[in-house]
Amino acid sequence: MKTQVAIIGAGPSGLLLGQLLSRSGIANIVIEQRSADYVLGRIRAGVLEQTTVDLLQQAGVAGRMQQEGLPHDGVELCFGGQRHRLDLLGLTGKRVMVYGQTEVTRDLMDARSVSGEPTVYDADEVVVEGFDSPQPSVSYLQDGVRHRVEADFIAGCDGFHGVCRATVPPSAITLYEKIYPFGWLGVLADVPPVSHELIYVHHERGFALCSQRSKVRSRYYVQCSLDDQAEQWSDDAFWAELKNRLPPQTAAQLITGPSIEKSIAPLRSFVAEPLRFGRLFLVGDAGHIVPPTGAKGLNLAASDVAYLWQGLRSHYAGSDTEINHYSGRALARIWKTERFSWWMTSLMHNFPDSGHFGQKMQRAELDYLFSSAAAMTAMAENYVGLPLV
Ligand code: RFL
Ligand code: PHB
Repeated sequence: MKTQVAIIGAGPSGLLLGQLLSRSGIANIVIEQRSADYVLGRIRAGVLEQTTVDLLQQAGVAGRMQQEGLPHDGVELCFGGQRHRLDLLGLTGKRVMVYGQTEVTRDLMDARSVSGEPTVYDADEVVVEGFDSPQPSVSYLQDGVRHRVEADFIAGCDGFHGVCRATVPPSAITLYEKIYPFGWLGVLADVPPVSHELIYVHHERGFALCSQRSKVRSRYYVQCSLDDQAEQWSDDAFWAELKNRLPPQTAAQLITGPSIEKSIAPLRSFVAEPLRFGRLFLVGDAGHIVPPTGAKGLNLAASDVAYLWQGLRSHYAGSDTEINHYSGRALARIWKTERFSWWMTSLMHNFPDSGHFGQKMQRAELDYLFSSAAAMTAMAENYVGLPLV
């Protein structure tokens, strides 16, 4: 088979790129190693920046999000037992949209089946070849038969553990990484959120986050040890720990219920440079990871997709200027967002070896933040998302 763009991975990066290319008349295939149900079963991000919302609109998949998504004008930080509100709309003129990654993925899958472009699920042993030549190809095993796709370009949208980045010769790529000494234990439950906006909590027992998926579905997190196993945490133990980290009045308002998902995510900052190798591009988590404090992972994936879509459209219209700038443009935004995610993670968590001095510095920074319009504006403009330039 021959196509214009072979997309590896049916996460949000791959499906969004495929949808935008299809609408621009550029033929593509999506090749995914898992089943569609497995992809939809992963509970991940929940907060969309305005630029991501705009891109979903351009992709023609914003209808349900506009109906069911929850626009948020502010976000809270809690420390010293007090809640402090950051007025995102007042400080920046922008809001964020609470709409889960699962729903974004479902909308994109539905649109793809309407567009009729091919998608291969359950593809085993995916191999990408020849991206340094004019004719790259992808092959995969399905039902014991190896299939081969020739393409003009390969988009590596296959996440942190994917095959695309791993295929690049080590001498051609530089990796930057920071691993944090804790994880996030997350619980999804069909209970109304404790507050109508998100609350990020800095507490001596560790960080906590009160988030949500809808007016009847909540997502909560507590900082946990990397040695913890999700199965060892009973629902009761989770709710008790969360309540411990909230101010008493907020804890009293918390409605608990049985978890419908419980998992532990490690926290990592990671960037690969560059993001282009001949006719192979790395997009989203394949090229970078941020710790989830600040909710930037999915949004960065979307901005990579926007840059690559613009580059590919221009290429097929006769100009390679934009595609030649893909890696540089994407990385400029990625590094600024890495900085914000690292900063917010450093500010809000308990670090085992920070000592009393480190704790005082965190507290002084939080106090300063809410005493300074300039500092609040700087945080708000990063939280709502930096512009696509
Ligand atoms: P994804 O979503 O990982 O999708 C990659 C897809 O590629 C497939 N794949 C392959 N396909 C074919 N051949 C191979 N060899 C393949 N190897 C892998 C995978 O099965 C998968 O379907 O990457 P993408 O599309 O770049 O999207 C990125 C976002 O998913 C990610 O940035 C965020 O979800 C990060 N993230 C979070 N971000 C937030 O903003 N807020 C959060 O609360 C949040 N929670 C999370 C997260 C990421 C997590 N991971 C990766 C462990 C929680 C978790 C647990
Ligand atoms: C979520 O709802 O899963 C979520 C929200 C905000 C974050 C991270 C995760 O910063």
